[in-house]
Amino acid sequence: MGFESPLQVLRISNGVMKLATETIDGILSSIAEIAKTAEDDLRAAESESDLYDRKVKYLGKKGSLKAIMRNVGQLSAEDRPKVGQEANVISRRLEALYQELVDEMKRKVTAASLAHDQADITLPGTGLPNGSAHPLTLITREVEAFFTRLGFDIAIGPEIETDYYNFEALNIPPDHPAREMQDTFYMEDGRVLRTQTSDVQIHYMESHKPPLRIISPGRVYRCDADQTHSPMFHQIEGLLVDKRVTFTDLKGTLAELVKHLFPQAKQTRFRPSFFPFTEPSAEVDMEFETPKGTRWLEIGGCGMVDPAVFEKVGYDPEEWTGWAFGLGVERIAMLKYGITDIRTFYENDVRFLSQFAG
Ligand code: FA5
Repeated sequence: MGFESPLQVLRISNGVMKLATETIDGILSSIAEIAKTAEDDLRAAESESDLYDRKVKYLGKKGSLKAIMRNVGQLSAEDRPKVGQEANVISRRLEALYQELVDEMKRKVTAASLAHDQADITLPGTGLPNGSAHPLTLITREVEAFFTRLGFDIAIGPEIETDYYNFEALNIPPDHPAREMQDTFYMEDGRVLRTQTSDVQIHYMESHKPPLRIISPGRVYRCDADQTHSPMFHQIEGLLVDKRVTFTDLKGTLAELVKHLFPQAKQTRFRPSFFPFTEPSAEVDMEFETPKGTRWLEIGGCGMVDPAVFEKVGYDPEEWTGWAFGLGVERIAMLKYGITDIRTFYENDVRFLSQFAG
């Protein structure tokens, strides 16, 4: 059957929208009229933003198509879907047309800019400057290469360490005066920022059987700051455990390393010293030229592994002997590159760093 239900719609007449009461046929013809007007209107747009504004006029929340849809509830149940379907078809068609026109406008803009900004492929390239490894990385790599050629493995340890691995297992009990020499940063839970890479000796020996040879590069921390001391710095630990190892092996190996790193080195000196975890112990000093004459600088500590340390890790000190050393990477880099202030390494000034490129 069907009857014509009236509906208030926006009618466009001479480009002006007016509210009018309509029947279903009138409404469908209004929708068709909106579609035709909208299509022409969209095609006449001159820019993307203009096109968008025009689309909103028909499809936006306050657009003419939406206005019809808002009042569709007043129609009979039979007529409602007819209007809804028609409005959806038109709305999809206008959306598709809008997208097509946007794409076309974009293509035109790109084509115009390509025609205008032609690249001159005959011009020489500008090139990017090469980056460079940090000087501390360069030294670490060089020391690693030297020792891995001698059959050493590389081992890594934690920077936050228990008191046991940083001190106690290295024969430094809580009241030992050697703790004074390594002023320490403590965590709230009693752990420490390790003061030396020697902690790796213990970790490694606990989990490996002798014979062994390792080096261990890493960051260490101490409350220490002046031109040649930093609160965070880098060390490279060395440990060799085997049968009948002598101090002469240790001296020969480190002297070779110095010759490798500093072909023009004047002299290396082994100065008697003390570390609780080596006996006997020595400091390794290097002599180098300065504008004010020659100077000695300590680059590390070394010695024969103390039998008390072997006992802590369950090695038989009657059967096994060994040597260990700990080198300061910053000190070696300062000597090698003539740097007088240790803080230069951490400022990351590109003018400084770019000198190490290549
Ligand atoms: C030690 O740390 C021992 N663990 C070394 C060692 C290992 C001895 C194995 C025996 C066997 P020492 O505190 O001297 O030793 O430090 C070693 C090197 O680290 C120093 O020679 C120096 O080159 C460097 N160093 C020490 N403190 C600083 C600092 N605050 N800033 C920069 N470099 C430092």
